[in-house]
Amino acid sequence: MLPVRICSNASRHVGCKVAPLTRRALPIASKYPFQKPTSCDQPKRSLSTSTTPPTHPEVIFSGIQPTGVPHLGNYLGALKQWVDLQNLAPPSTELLYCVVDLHAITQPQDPNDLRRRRQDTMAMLLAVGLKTERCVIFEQSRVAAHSQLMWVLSTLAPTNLLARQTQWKSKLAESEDRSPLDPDGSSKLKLGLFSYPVLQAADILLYGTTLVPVGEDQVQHLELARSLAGKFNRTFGKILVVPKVKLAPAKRVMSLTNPTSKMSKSGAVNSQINLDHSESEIRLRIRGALTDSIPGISYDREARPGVSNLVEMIGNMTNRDDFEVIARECEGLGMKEFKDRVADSVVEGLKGIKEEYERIKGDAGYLEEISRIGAEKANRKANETLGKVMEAMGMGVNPAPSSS
Ligand code: AQP
Repeated sequence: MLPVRICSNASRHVGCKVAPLTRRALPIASKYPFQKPTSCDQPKRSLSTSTTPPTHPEVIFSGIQPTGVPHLGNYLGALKQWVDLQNLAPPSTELLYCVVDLHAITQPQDPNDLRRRRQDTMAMLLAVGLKTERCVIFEQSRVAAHSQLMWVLSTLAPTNLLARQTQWKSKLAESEDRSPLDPDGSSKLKLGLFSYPVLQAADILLYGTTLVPVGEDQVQHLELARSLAGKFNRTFGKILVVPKVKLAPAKRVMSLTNPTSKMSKSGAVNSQINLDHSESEIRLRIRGALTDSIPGISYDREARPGVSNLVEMIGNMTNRDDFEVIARECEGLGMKEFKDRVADSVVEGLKGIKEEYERIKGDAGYLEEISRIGAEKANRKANETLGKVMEAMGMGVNPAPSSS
């Protein structure tokens, strides 16, 4: 596949006022054709991790949990890349983006909150610039095949491998209800959380996915998906496609208040920048980011996690990965001026998203229609794979008996 150039200006839409379902937002590039030309001149990135051209069209799948308003980590680690892929992939590439609500319920959820957050997450996917005419955007719980394939895969998934997943281990470590009767602190941790990566494998494998764009925190889960696909194929015949990981350029955006942990929806107040924050809120939070007392600005993730996280933010918002160079460009700035520069790039990079989100999110009828159409398309493809899997295992509808 030819190398492709990333231009963040072309990656999103900003608000326009036409009727639901027919509205078409203007790409930022066409609204501001001469702005930020340098961001298009940044290093070239390739769509595929492989240098050999794929023999089959790519299928790209990724998901986001409706557990709160997406933050800058979700944006740089996932959503921005989803939009870039949408804008750069050849027409033969299929793109599926999913609101993974079945994953969200691995933590307790209030039903009314979950209903609203699913809708809000759909709105955010549209607000960042995903287009329903190019991508299948849908909610996981509307496609029953995800749970069905998960069950099948869970019969192949070794529990010792699941117990080694970092995300499970960190939830185990966090668990609050340790008591002498529960030394592992595991009683609040449920089977669904333990088997979360198996459901994730089912999400991916149902669609013949070749490429999964995610942040670094998901790489271990994807290894499991690859291994389950391989195991299934070796046992029952080659039906499942073994996917590749497409790591986002922003591998891990760190918390503003604790820069050695990743920015997370469930993190402390002031630790995230959410995509619906106002410019003043963004500036305030970046000004309050934890840094250090070492003079000057430099890039060293180990020694200066806070400053380096902010340097990376400038880079990732402007499609640059020469973080040392960025730090040198900021060398002479005081910490306050440096943070203002970081805030400028974040505010500029997120421009238009909040307004578009506010405009779409209240339109329940429109969002329901988008979800319904997305689920219809996803069901078609997912059921095809599930049918083949069931048949190969000797289940489901029996093939017609041969006449001989
Ligand atoms: N800090 C991050 N840096 C880079 N990428 C990130 N992602 C999440 N946090 C960062 C990527 O965002 C995508 C969707 O994530 P998710 O919402 O499904 O789940 P998550 O990783 O559990 O997100 P949070 O914010 O950390 O939620 P909580 O607090 O509920 O656990 C994924 O591709 C992920 O890599």
